[in-house]
Amino acid sequence: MDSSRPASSDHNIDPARRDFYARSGERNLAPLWEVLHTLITAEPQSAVRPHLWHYAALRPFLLEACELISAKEAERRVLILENPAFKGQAKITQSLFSGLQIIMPGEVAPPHRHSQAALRFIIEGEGAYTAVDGERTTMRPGDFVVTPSWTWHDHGNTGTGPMVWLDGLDIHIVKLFEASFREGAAAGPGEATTPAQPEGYSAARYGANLLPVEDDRGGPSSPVFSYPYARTRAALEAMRQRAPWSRWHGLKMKYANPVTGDYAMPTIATFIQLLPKSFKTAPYRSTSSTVFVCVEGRGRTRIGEESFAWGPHDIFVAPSWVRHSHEAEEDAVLFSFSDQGVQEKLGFFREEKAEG
Ligand code: GTQ
Repeated sequence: MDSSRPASSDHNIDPARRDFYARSGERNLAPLWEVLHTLITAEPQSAVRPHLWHYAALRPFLLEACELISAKEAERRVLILENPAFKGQAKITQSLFSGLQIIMPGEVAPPHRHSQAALRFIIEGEGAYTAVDGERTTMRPGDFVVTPSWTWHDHGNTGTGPMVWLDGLDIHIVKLFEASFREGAAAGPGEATTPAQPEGYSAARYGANLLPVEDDRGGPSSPVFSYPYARTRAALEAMRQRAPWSRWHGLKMKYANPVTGDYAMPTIATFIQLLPKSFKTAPYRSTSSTVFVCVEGRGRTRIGEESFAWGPHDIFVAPSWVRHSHEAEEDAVLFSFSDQGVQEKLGFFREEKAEG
C-alpha cells in the first residue's frame, strides 16, 4: 500500500458516509472510492527495500548453522535472504524467495518435489551434485541450474569441503495463486536417489544446438538444466570485442530454453552480464524487482539514492521502478534474476532507459 498518501481517516468522513460504510461493511462490502488511488497507483510504489548482503559477513552464519542442524533434519539447510522490508515473510522481493543453501561433505538433502520451481546459482565449493528427476549434475561455482516445477530433486556433497549455492524460488507467485503441492522428504526415506540417467545426458540431448526429432521434452522449463559457468564465461569473453554494448546493461544475455527460445524458467527470468573495467551503465529501471549476484570483479551500484559496493559473492536487490546504475571497478560479471518473464507474458512489464 502507498503509505505516503494519507488514507481518509475516520474523523473527516461525513457521518452519513461513515454509517453507510459500517452497515455495508457488515455485509462484506466496501467503498472503492476510499481506496481507489492506493489500489491503482500512478506508478509502481515498491515496498521492497534496496539491500546488499556481504557474503563475507553471512558465511560464518552458514557454517554455524551446520553445527546446529544436519542437512537431513533441516530437509534444506538454507538461510533465507529476507528483504528488510519483509521480515518474517521469506521474501527477497514481493514475488520471489531467495536463500543460501549449505551442504557439508557426506551430507544429503533428501529427495522431494513441489509446485515451486527453483534456480541454483553456485557460490562456492566443489564435489557436490544436484539431481533432477534422476539425473545428477555436478555443481561448480558460477553454474546456473534449473529445478523445474514438480520435478524430484535432491542434493549431495561427495567432496571434501562445504558447498554453498544461492536458491531462487517462485514461492510467492505460487502462493498468490494458492497452488502449492509438495511430496517427499518428510515422509520419505531421506536417502539420495539413484541416478536413472548418466550425468551429461540432458546437456547432450538439448544443449548442443541439436534437438531430438522425436520424444521432445515439452513444457515451459528448459530441458538443459545446467548452464555451466565455464561455457557462459567463455561466451562473454569471446563476445566482448565485437558485441554491441548496451548503455544500460553492458553485455547482458538471458539464459534461454533452447526448445522455445524463451527464458530458461517460466516464472524466473535469469541473466548474466559482463561489465568491463570502468564501464558505467546509464540509469535503468523496470517493473521487475531484481536480485543481483556478483560472480567476479568489484564495483558499485547506485539504487535510488543509495550506493552499494560489491565484490565476489555479494548479493543485492533493486526494487521495481527504482532507477539503478552499475559501475565496474574491474572486469565484473553479475548474475541476476527477476519475475520479468511473468510480467512480459501478462502484458504489464515496463522498463525505462534514461539518458545520462
Ligand atoms: O533445494 O529444494 O531454498 O525446497 C527452499 C525450498 C531450496 C530445495 C530452498 C526448497 C529448496
